[in-house]
Amino acid sequence: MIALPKNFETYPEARKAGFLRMKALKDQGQRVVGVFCSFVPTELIYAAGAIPIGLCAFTEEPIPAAEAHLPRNLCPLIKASYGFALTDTCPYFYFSDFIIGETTCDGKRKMFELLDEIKPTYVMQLPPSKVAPHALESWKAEMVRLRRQLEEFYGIEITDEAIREAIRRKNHERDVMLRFMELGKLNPAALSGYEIGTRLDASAFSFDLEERCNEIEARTREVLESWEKNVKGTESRRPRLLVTGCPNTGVRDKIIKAVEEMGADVVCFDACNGLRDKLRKVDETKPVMDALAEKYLDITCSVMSPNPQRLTDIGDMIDQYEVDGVIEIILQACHTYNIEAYEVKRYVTEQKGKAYLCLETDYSQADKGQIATRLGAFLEML
Ligand code: BJ8
Repeated sequence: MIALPKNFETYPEARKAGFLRMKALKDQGQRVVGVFCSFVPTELIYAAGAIPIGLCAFTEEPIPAAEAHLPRNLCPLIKASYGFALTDTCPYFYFSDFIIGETTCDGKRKMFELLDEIKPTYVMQLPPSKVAPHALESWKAEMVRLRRQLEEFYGIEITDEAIREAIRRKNHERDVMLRFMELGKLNPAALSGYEIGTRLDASAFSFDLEERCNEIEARTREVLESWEKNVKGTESRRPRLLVTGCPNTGVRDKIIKAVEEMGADVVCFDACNGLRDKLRKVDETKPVMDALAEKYLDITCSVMSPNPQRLTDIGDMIDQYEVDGVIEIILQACHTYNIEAYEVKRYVTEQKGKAYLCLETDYSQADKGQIATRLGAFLEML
């Protein structure tokens, strides 16, 4: 694996380091809203003077507690997120004033009913398809409903100007994150995929958009300068991989780190903590609620049916990042990604002529050895 810089903070370390910062902010009266999904328009939360904090859980610790209420055969992300809330062991859940859920997959939408018994959970009704009649109008109505919910909860008025400013700040953040991820286009690779993913996830715990952007921009410049000086013009035989599928934070060590330690470079991610949300920005020229509805209906998650744009995006990434093979990560019992995996495999192998490996897993370490064997065999094919 390409060496990590000194003082590199792992995701659990960054998450833990954020606890005290979050407490200090709460003590100063900071508004905080918990979210679980890329479909939630964080611009509205910022416009309400609040901080959105991602609550998706990525560790197996709270899962046994969650299984007292939820079926065992459920996605680990859902069980772990609920388990943290149930056992009151996630400070970010504790500090959230309320939670915004969404009707994406069946597991999450039903879990939110139970979560509401622990902390008020407001659920956005996401249309199941972008092409369904009235999908855009209905999603815009949900944006308006959320705006009202935030106004009523905090007893404030959210102006169009405040939303426009939040859109501008978030678009800038998307640009900054995209430029960092585009370092993956450099060949030979400039940094590890492990670092790309960890740094993007971990930066969320700074809670300050501008500070977060500055840190990522500084690292982008540093990596680029070092690559120009030390790596440019050299040759590498390491296979270049794209990782796609479910959120990968909870399995990053046993898949992404493992495959890079075996001699490959993960150069890009089609995932919610990767390029997926960053490729298309909110249109700053349109009325704010229309612009938000359009942007947040256009996310290429497998819960959308049909979802052809995801394949097009994967195809573009394969070309632009000079990818040799694709690894798809399926969290156990995630039916939408699991079913869509068939289309992804067909597209990657038949249309793009690239190798494809699908790994279905959960947050436990039980399959670590088996995954390593399959990754090794995959790399031998490349
Ligand atoms: S926009 S990827 S964050 S829904 S919870 S769907 S893994 S069974 S997380 Fe997601 Fe929003 Fe889509 Fe992104 Fe499957 Fe698990 Fe459901 Fe999941």
